[in-house]
Amino acid sequence: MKCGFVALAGRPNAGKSTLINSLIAEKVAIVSEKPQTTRSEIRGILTAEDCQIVFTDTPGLHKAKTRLETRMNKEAADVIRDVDLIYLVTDASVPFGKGDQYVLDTVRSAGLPVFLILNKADLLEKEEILKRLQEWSQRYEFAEYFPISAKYGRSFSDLIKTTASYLPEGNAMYPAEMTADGSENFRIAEIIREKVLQCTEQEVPHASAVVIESKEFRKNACYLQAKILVEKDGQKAIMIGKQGAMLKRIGTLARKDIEKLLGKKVFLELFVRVEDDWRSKDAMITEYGYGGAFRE
Ligand SMILES: Nc1nc2c(ncn2[C@@H]2O[C@H](COP(=O)(O)OP(=O)(O)OP(=O)(O)O)[C@@H](O)[C@H]2O)c(=O)[nH]1
Ligand SMILES: [Mg+2]
Repeated sequence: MKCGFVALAGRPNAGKSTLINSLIAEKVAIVSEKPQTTRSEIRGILTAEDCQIVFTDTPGLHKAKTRLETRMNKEAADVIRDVDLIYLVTDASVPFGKGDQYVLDTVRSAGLPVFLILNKADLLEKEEILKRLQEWSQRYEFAEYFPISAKYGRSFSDLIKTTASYLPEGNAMYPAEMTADGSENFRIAEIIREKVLQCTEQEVPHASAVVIESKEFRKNACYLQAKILVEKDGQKAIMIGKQGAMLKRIGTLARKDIEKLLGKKVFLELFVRVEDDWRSKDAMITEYGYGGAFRE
């Protein structure tokens, strides 16, 4: 069977995580309308009769301003070098800019076949899509071109079939029923972080981290305690909200999704703590599971 690794790379907010979820038909990566949602590589595994494709979602490549962002970029660049094929995922509704050139240069340096995935095609007319495809094809010789809508597209079978044809023959690396390889605690923490991203604005979502403090299964229910870290007292006040309203909202939204993931009733307790400037501390970044393994 055809087996191999595919990296999803691109600028923040291009729709990489939305696409991996659609390809796997399961929520393996969190999604938000805020850039820099994904902070580490996330694997999603697709097994069919004649192929197994391991898709790796990566943090959006961008000009880093913090140590965390530098490590996110490095993580994405490391993943790109270690696969069989790359999807360069781009937001078709945004004109080609400096950020795209940076992504293209990073992807090009891997020396692997690259598919151009022109995402959010639902936002454009047909002529505009053709114009965008032409723009991109003048800049690099992509192996294939796929205008798609990761969010609203119904079938990705063409993309999957073509992808498999680029992969080597081999044996499945994961059991057929396995769709994700992240730890359960990390997936739960990410669900909570997705709700933080949804509910808060400006600097607060970017300054937040989530860590599972304890997890216990009793009588077919899961009892969870999770810590939301922020960098400043003001951010803590926003996260808690008036009479705890914000924290309650985040908790309610997260609990529903965690119940879906675990298939059981969940009791979720959230705390907020200030961890001064954690985004510039390598040990903290690693402890929270962001930016990949620390290799320097
Ligand atoms: N209209 C439209 N919106 C989309 C599509 N795909 C993704 N989006 C939206 O684009 C935003 C970003 O999506 P993500 O999947 O989080 O983007 P990402 O590339 O993973 O972003 P980072 O993790 O920050 O690098 C979300 O609001 C999505 O709902 C699409 O095909 N059409
Ligand atoms: Mg993402």
